[in-house]
Amino acid sequence: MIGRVLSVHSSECKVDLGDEVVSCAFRGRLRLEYSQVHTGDIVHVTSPADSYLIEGIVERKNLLARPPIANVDQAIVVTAITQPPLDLAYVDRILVQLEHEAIEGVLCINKQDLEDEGEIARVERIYSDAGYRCVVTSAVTGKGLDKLADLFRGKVTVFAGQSGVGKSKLISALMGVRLLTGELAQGLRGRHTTKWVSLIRTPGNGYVADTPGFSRLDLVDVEPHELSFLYPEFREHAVLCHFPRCLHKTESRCAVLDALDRGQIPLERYDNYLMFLEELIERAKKKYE
Ligand SMILES: Nc1nc2c(ncn2[C@@H]2O[C@H](COP(=O)(O)OP(=O)(O)OP(=O)(O)O)[C@@H](O)[C@H]2O)c(=O)[nH]1
Ligand SMILES: [Mg+2]
Ligand SMILES: [Zn+2]
Repeated sequence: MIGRVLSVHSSECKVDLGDEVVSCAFRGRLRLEYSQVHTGDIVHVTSPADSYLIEGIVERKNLLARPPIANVDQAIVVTAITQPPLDLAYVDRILVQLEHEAIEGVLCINKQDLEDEGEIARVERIYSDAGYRCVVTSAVTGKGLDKLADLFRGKVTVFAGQSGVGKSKLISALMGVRLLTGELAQGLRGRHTTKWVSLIRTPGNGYVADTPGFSRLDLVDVEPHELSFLYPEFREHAVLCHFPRCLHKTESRCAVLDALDRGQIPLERYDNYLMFLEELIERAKKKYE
């Protein structure tokens, strides 16, 4: 049998076999290496006697690093404008990681009921100019949820974004499942943020995963001159630069800088690009020291 891993625990996994969800143990080689099985994996399952065993993992098309989820088709990167404050660098770090793993990124501006219309439009413009699909939502009023639901069909979708932007609440509103959201913990100690990773089956043969908002996100491991290829709106220009390893900083005959001057690349995206570039240059220096 073939199944999809919904969640991984220390000695077993929950696997969706299509008509039922079963608890599987690990077999043989995999028993010792259960940490190599990830949520989202497609696995071969056998059923000797009353139990279910995972026999092997089908080759993955990708693996999102944090949190580990395999075979992801798209990620909905959720942001708010003021609660919590907009952090475009956080959004761009995720988008760069997604481009690296060839996962389609969609920007979701949530809490539309609370936020300023002009500011929402400004952010939407930056990312649609960059080539990303954008959706404006409110998990409270339901605005835009139909558009999100349309994106789910037949796909493995991951929600990502800062803590408190409303990922769990959006999924709860969409799926009618009760996930832990920040507000439930009010009065208790601390906030009830999402800590685990699991897939939930969606109508129309898809899966959706909630993820925790990480306080720190590492940049992908690429060479500095490769970074611009993880920006969809830079790519077409970057191939035209005079220098093959152009960093698009101060070089002459740089097609990316020309595009920036012409307003074809959003300034906010370019600023974050420069910041990430410095990080990668520092990292490369340390590597060769
Ligand atoms: N007004 C308003 N509040 C929202 C909306 N979406 C979420 N919230 C609130 O924002 C808070 C955080 O929502 P969560 O869904 O827990 O946020 P999260 O992104 O899952 O956060 P982490 O699990 O910490 O990563 C909760 O109090 C939600 O009720 C929205 O569209 N409008
Ligand atoms: Mg959450
Ligand atoms: Zn250049």
